[in-house]
Amino acid sequence: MPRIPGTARPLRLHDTAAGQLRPTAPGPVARMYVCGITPYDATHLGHAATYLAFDLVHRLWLDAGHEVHYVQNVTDIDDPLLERAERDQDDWVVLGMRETALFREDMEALRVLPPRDFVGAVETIPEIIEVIGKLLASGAAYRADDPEYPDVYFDHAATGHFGYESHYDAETMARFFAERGGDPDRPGKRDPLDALLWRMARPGEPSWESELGEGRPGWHIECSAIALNRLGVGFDVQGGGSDLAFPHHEYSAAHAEALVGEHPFARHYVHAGMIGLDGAKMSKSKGNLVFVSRLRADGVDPAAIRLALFAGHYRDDRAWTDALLAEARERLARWREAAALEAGPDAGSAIARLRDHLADDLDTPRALAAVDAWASEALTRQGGDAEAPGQIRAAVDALLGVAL
Ligand code: 5CA
Ligand code: ZN
Repeated sequence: MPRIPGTARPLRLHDTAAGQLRPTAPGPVARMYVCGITPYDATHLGHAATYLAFDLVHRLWLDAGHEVHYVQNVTDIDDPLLERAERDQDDWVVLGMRETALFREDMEALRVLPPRDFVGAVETIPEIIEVIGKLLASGAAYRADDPEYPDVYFDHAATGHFGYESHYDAETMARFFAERGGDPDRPGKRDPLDALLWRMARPGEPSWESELGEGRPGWHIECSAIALNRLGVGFDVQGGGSDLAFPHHEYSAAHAEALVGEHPFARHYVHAGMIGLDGAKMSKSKGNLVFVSRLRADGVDPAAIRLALFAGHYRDDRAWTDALLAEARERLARWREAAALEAGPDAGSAIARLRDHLADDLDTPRALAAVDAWASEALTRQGGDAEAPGQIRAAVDALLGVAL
């Protein structure tokens, strides 16, 4: 990241568990886990928006002088991947590798700073097995009452803190659990809200040998194990889209807390809003997608994609439209024109406002307005400080990830 004049502000972020903005307070090494993709289809603008929001967190911590240990998983074994492979007569391993490679290309094109650890579920299966073994031993997990398939389930009430992260009422929990990968009606469970940890091998499904019996891992335990083993408990930010607040982040936290006997799993739970198209959440299962790779192939500048997504606040559900992209391209052209001038108005106050707004729960609409104001002044009143255009270029590059 280029160095920029002035000083960074401490970053405040909305914490879903607290229901309010709270300062992040990382040590010398800031620790962040962001839930990664399930690689059965290409990266759409909803995924991109979420990873761009956390890219800003990464950049703001670097600006404040922290080292950042950023971990992201890839859910490279799960039902949606197997279902898509089956539908398309594809090999699930090949499908996962192909889409993961495309995701990495898209993120690189968008100038998302990469995680230090980018870890697949499959390569972590030995870690996951060990964690599940410990949960069984402590009584936080149990075998389903089913002689044919004694799958391992998590007693959701094991920690005594269940619900603290998402705060949903029982009815909403039941609905989201059923809609988002849960199995409330599975016979043999002690409670409908208990979550799958280890699924015993079924004919025709991929499976791994283990002391738990041959099988494959559930979803939430993957992120618990990957995060705990790399960041430890009490790391700074657990992130993802708002669709992960429940059940995924609630259970990832509960599994990890039951395992280590400490609370909380993460100090902040940060959730990005959903990007929609034509009035519905953009999702692989609905098929209403705009892919980053499609836009790139059409010659769209990735910097314009960043600015289009930053034109809205990361926590707001919002729509992707052609007009949004057109406005972002105009803004980018204006910024580039102003930043290429030989001199401009003082950059110090514009950079200060940029930092203030971003540190205030990533208020990108205001942050962009601060750069807009500098650019229009530079373009209307020629002359000024010869250092200013270079300083603005450095600040926009470092803090927003946009090269002018
Ligand atoms: N592999 C899991 C997380 S462990 C998963 O949710 N994968 S995903 O591919 O479905 O989503 C990847 C990330 O993009 C998640 O953080 C998810 O919350 C986010 N996401 C998915 N759809 C949207 C959307 N329409 N708008 C914003 N973010 C989205
Ligand atoms: Zn996850």
